[in-house]
Amino acid sequence: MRMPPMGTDAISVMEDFRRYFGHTLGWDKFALSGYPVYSCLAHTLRDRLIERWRHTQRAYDEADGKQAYYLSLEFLMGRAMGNAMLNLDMQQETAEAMRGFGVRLEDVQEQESDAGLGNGGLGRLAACFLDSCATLQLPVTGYGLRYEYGMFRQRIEGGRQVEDPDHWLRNGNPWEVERPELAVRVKFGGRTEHYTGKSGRTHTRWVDSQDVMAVPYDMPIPGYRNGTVNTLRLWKSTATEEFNLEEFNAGSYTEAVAAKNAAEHITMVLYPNDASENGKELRLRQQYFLASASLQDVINRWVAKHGEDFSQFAAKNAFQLNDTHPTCAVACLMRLLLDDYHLEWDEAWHITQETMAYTNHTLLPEALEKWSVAMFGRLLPRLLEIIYEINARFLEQVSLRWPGDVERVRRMSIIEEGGQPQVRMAYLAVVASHSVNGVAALHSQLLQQYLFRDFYEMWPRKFNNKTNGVTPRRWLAWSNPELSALIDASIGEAWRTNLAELQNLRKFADDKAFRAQWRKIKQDNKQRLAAMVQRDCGVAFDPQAMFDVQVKRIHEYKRQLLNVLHVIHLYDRIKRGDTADWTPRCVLIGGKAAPGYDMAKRIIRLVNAVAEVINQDADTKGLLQLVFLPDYRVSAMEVICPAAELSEQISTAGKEASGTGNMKFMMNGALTIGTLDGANIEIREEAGEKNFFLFGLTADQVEATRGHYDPAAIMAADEDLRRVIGLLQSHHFNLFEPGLFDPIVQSLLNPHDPWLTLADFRAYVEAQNQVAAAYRDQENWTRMSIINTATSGKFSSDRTIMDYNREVWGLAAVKPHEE
Ligand code: 26Q
Repeated sequence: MRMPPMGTDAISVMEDFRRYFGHTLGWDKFALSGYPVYSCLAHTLRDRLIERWRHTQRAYDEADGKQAYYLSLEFLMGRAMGNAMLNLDMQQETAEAMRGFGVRLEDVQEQESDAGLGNGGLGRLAACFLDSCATLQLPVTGYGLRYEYGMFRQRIEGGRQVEDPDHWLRNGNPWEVERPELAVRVKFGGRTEHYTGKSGRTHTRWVDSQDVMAVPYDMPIPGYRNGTVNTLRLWKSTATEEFNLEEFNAGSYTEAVAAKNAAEHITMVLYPNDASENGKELRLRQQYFLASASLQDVINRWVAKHGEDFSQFAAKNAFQLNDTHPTCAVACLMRLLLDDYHLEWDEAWHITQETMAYTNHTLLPEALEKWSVAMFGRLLPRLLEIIYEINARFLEQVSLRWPGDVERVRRMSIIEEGGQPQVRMAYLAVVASHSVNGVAALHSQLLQQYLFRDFYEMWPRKFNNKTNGVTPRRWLAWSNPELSALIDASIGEAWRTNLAELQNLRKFADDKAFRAQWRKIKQDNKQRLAAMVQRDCGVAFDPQAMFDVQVKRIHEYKRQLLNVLHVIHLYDRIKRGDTADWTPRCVLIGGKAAPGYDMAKRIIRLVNAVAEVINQDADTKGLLQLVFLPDYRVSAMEVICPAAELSEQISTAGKEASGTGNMKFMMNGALTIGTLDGANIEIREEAGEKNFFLFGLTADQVEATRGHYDPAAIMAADEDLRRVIGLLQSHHFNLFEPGLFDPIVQSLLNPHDPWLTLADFRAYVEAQNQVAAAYRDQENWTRMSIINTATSGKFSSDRTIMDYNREVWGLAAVKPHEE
C-alpha cells in the first residue's frame, strides 16, 4: 500500500494530535492535561516512527545481508518521547504544536514513566548500543524481556530505602506494538527420548514438557535523523492455549488458572540485583525463556526465507551475549539445529561458535553465574544433555593439548564437580563463542590474567577489548540542550554523529568569553538540579557551591563509604574551625541498593544520617551540604549529569569493569576524581593527567596488599581518619539508634576488608584538597571542564559499536529507501 509520508511540521502534528484526542482515544477537552495529552502526542510521534520502521525493515530484508542480535536480560531505555522527537528532528515543531493547545511540552514529557527494564550499567549500555546501531544504520535487533515490573522505585523513609513496585505499564505503553502472530512456544521440564528417523539416523526429542508461549512486543529504535528505525523485541510469557483448554475440559478449573499464573510469572519482574542472588529457579526460567524465544524467532525467519539449508546461516547471523545471562542461547541453538533440523553435531557446533560472541561485565566472584546441575536438569533436561556433550568434547581438546594435566581439565570444566555439581555459565560462554571481550582495557586485561587465564592460554585470539561508550544523543544533545547549542555555534553539529569532532572545542578553552558562556550554562543546569533536589530532598542546594556527585548502584566495591568518610572529614574540619580558603560543596549521592543487600541498605542509612546532621548544623551554612537523592534512574541522570562539576569514580581498583556514568559526566564537562579502574584509566589518558584528579592504589597494588592489609596501622598514622571513625563510633550520627553503624565501622577496620577503603583514605582526601583548590580558580577550572568535554569523543557508543562491527560482527550498513 502506497502512502504519502507524514508531515513533521507543527500543523501536521496538531492535526494528528487532535484526531487522536477526539476520536481514537476518546477524551474530551476537559482532559487537556496530564496523561491523555502525553498519550495522544506519543501516538502522533509513533506514527512517524512506524513509517520509517517499515522502510527500514524492508531495506534490511532486500539487502539480505548479515544481521546481528543483541541478547540481553536488561534494556534500561528510560523515556522514549524526548528521544523520538530528538531523533526525528521534531523538537521545535512539537513544542510549537503543544503551545498551540496551550500545553507546555516539558510537562507532557514528565507524564512518561521510565522504561526501567534494567539494574544499571549493563542495561543502560544495551540501550545506548541500540541507539548507536540505529544511528550507524546497522541491522541489529535487541532481544529482551518485557517485564511487567521494572526496577523498583525507591523511597526514603526515616533514612531507610523502601521499595515500591514499578508498574510501568499501568497506563499502557504507546511505544510498543504487540505481534501475537509471531508468538513462539518455549518448553520446560519433561524428558528426552531417542527415536529413529526416516533416514535411519537416531535423533533426540524433548517430550512431556510444560510449554509456555512467548509473545513479542516490538519497540521502535530510531537512528539520529537518518530514516532508520531498528527493533527492540521484548518477550512476554503467557499460558499456551490448548494447555488451558485441556485443563478446563478436564474440569480442573483452578489448576488451569494456576498453570496460567505460573506461565505469566516468568516475565513478571526484573531481578533487582546487579550482582549475586544466584541460583534462583525463576531467574533461570527467565534466561532460558529469552534465549529460546529469540533463537526460534531468528531460525523461523531463516527457514521461511532459505528453507532448511543452514550452510549460510553463520555468514548471515551474529549473536552478542550481554554477559552470561542469555548464555542458554548456546545450547538452544544447538538443540534447534540438532533436534529440529537434524544437522550433524560438528556442523551445528561450527555454526554456534561462528555466530556467538560473549561480553563479560564483571570480575566479582559473587556475580559469576552458576546453576546447580540438578535444577538445570529438572528444568531443561535436553539443554543439560547438550551442555554435557559440549563439555566432553571440549575437555578432550584440553587433554590433547595438555596430556596428563588432570588439574587443568578439572579447572576448565564447564561442570564444576563436587557435592552439588554446578554449570559454570561463563565457561560455557567462552567455549561456545568465537569472541570474548571485556568492557575497558584494564578489565579485558584482568580477564586474561585471572578469570579466563586457562582459556586465554588455549585460545589467545578469542579475547579482545571493547571499551564501553554512551550515546551522545541522549547524554549530551538531549540532556544538555544549552551546552549543545553553544557547541553547535562553535564547531558545528557534526559532533552528534562523530563525537571526535569535539576535539575542535579545545581551542576555545583559552577563550575567555567562551569560558564565561560555558560557566553560565553549567550554572543554569545547576539551578535545574537544585530545583530537583529541593523537590525530592527538601534541601536548598547553593548553586554557587561545587556540585560533587556520586550516582550509581550502591555497592561496597563502588565505595560510597569513602565518599561519606570524606564528607564527615569536611564536617569535622568545619567544627574545628579549619575553614581557611574553603571551597563550598554540595555533595549528592544517589543509587539503589539490591533489596537483599544489607550492607548497601545500611550505607544509604548512613548517608541520610550524616546528611541530616550536616544540613541542620548552622556551622556548615554556606560551606557544606549533603543529600541522598531518592530513586536514581535514567530520567534523573538526564538532569544530574549536565549539572555535575565533580564526578566521583572511586571504586577499588580492579573492581569496576568499566563504568559508563563516568563518561556521561565527562561529556558534560565534569572533572573526575577517580582511581585507576575501568574506563577511568582511558578517560584520564584522553583528558590528560592535569585534567583528572587521580588517587589510590592500582589494581596490582590492591592484589599485592591483600594478606597484609593493616587498617589499624593506617588509623594510627592518620589523625583525621581517627577523628572521622571516632565520630562514627561515638554514634554522633545515630544518637537515637546506637549500634546502627557498627557493622559499617567493623567492615572498614577489618583486615580482610576486600575493598581496602581505608587504604585509599589519605590519598583521597589529598586529591579532594586539590579539587577544592582547583575550583577556587574558576577560569582554570572552566578550562579543564572544556578540555574534558573536548576529549570525550572516544566514549561515544558509536565508536564502541564500530569496534564491535569491525572486529566481531562484520555487518554492512543499510540505508532505508522510501516506498
Ligand atoms: C545475576 C544473577 C542473578 C540475578 C541478577 C544478576 C545480575 C544482573 C545484573 C548480575 C549483574 C548485573 C549487572 C551488572 C552490571 O551492570 N555491570 C556493569 O556493566 C557496565 C557495562 O559494561 C560496566 O560499565 C560496569 O562497570 C559494570 O559494573
